[in-house]
Amino acid sequence: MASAPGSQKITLSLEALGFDAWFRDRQPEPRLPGCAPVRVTAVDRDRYLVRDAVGEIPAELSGAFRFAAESSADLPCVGDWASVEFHNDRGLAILHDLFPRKSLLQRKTPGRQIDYQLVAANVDVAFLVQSCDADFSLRRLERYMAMAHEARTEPRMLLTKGDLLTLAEIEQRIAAVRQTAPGLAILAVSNKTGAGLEELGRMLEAGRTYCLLGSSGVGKTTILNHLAGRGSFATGPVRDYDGKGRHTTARRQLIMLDGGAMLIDTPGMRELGAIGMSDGIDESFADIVALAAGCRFADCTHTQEAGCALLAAVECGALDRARYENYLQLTRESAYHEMSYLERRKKDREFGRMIKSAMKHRKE
Ligand SMILES: Nc1nc2c(ncn2[C@@H]2O[C@H](COP(=O)(O)OP(=O)(O)OP(=O)(O)O)[C@@H](O)[C@H]2O)c(=O)[nH]1
Ligand SMILES: [Mg+2]
Ligand SMILES: [Zn+2]
Repeated sequence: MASAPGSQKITLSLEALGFDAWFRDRQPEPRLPGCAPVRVTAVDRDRYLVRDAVGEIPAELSGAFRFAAESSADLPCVGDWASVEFHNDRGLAILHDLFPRKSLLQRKTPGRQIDYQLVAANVDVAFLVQSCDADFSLRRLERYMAMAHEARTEPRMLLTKGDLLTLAEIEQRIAAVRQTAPGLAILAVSNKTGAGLEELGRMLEAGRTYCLLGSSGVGKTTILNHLAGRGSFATGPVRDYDGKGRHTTARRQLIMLDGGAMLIDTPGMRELGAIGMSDGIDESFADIVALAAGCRFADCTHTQEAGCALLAAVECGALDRARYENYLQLTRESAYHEMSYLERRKKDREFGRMIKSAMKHRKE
């Protein structure tokens, strides 16, 4: 893997990369001689980039570490602090251990099994990015907020593509967000006109780590390019018929901005893939998804609404009824899995609290 386009030659301290007392107190045991802390800045399957005060270098897992890893949660993810040994005059780092994570963003992988995919570690602030046109969804915002809170990361909202709406319409969106999520910091930006981007840049503090989360095509990488002041990261167009992105960003990486803040760009998450069942629904039912763009209401459930394009198509025979019903069924199942996931996490937390209070009572 080539060095990321964001590589910098200037020397930084570990503190500038976010290494503070919290991590210093949690050096992995045993402390191997010759090992030093580094931050994981990019992950591409089993290849890694890590960074310390001197620079960014490729890294590989030690055999023992790889052998001991039992699940994906045990493997390095972008933002992690790791203990490495340098080889070949700093040409390669061998990763021996991971530091505990101060925060961890993760999502359920598509499929019925409960398996988690790590998104980013040790993130201070997660920007929940939605474009204010077709992508805007308060329900999805709630799910992402749950994910951020679960991760012990502060959520903030970024509304992109402000250029596509009138000021009054944007105000409406912001008011709706305020109702759903009182206290959530929210900023509207436009990568086209540049509105809001300076303010966003000023929000980013040196030594802190920020992450961009949101659906494909909402403009995450475009924001990064603006903030990094270089157009070096690939961005991609959205599909015409439903405004969805094409998953342009394929890997997660941590970029140092000139002001000293760190920013992690992530690949877009599919609406249902965020927590729910399958990424495949949209693909398998592309025709129905395209038809549904013609529904009168953006949040049409396609079951009873006036102006529903799917019901109309079934009625006139243009859409097969069985196929339509199957689509609804799958979408419902997916929603069910999302719900049960959130409820399960809530129950887990309640269970944890119960145990704590039981232990406390026993002591008394
Ligand atoms: N009109 C408008 N278009 C924008 C804006 N920001 C980004 N775009 C366009 O939206 C498309 C997607 O932008 P990306 O930055 O690639 O989106 P992304 O969120 O990184 O997408 P993934 O990498 O697939 O997750 C590109 O064609 C951008 O030019 C904006 O503020 N206004
Ligand atoms: Mg991108
Ligand atoms: Zn409909």
